[in-house]
Amino acid sequence: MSDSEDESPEKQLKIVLMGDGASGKTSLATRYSQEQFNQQYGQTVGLDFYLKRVVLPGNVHAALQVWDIGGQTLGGKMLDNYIYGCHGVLLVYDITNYASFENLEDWYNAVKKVTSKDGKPPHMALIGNKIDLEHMRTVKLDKHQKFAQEHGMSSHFVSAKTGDSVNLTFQRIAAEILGIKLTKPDIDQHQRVVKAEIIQYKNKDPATSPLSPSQTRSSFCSLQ
Ligand code: G3D
Ligand code: MG
Repeated sequence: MSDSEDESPEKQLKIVLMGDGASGKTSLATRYSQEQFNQQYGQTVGLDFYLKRVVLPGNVHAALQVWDIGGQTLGGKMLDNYIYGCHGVLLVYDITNYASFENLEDWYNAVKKVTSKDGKPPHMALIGNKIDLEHMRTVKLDKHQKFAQEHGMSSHFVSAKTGDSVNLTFQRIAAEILGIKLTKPDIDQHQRVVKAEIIQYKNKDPATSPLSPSQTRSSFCSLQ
């Protein structure tokens, strides 16, 4: 088997996204997995997850199953099934919506209720989403940090909308679960790449004349 990359078996990690409706869970999952939606599984069992393969330092290959709880609410019938056997839980709130932060205590307790029964507790991460709306922030930084500390969680800020810190956050959580240390270059590599779309209008007034695809050219520039 000289053509293979000599990989150790892929590790499967179940990661569950929880938090109030509209905090951005689905946006986060789709942003991270780039639409690799596992429909087949969803149709069969009625549970959905997104799949993302990553490689961690030491050539450790992992497949992250990112479970989106969809419309499940606290006390919902299926909630325990979502949580069961997970390796990581992301408690997601919207930094512009204080109630979504306050309710995390209840989400946290729902997780504890299920996971305190089985062996190793999952890694828990506090995710402040929508940092593109920093100017509308209602949850102060110290509140976020205090919550993370008191509950033994790692602390993260992301924007599912712009993609800011999304990859890095999942990479850090996967590394944490697998007991792998990320070095500074690893972290830098996963920092966000800003993509700015440049549209070139060719001597046409876009307000009065809609452009056909051949007349519109877009390209990406990456800022690191
Ligand atoms: P949920 O799955 O937790 O219920 P969604 O949340 O992913 O459906 O997102 C709820 C709304 O928040 C959506 O807006 C979505 O576009 C928006 N949203 C999610 N993440 C971000 C973010 O990082 N920044 C901003 N500005 N908005 C975000 P709509 O208007 O479609 O309901
Ligand atoms: Mg959703």
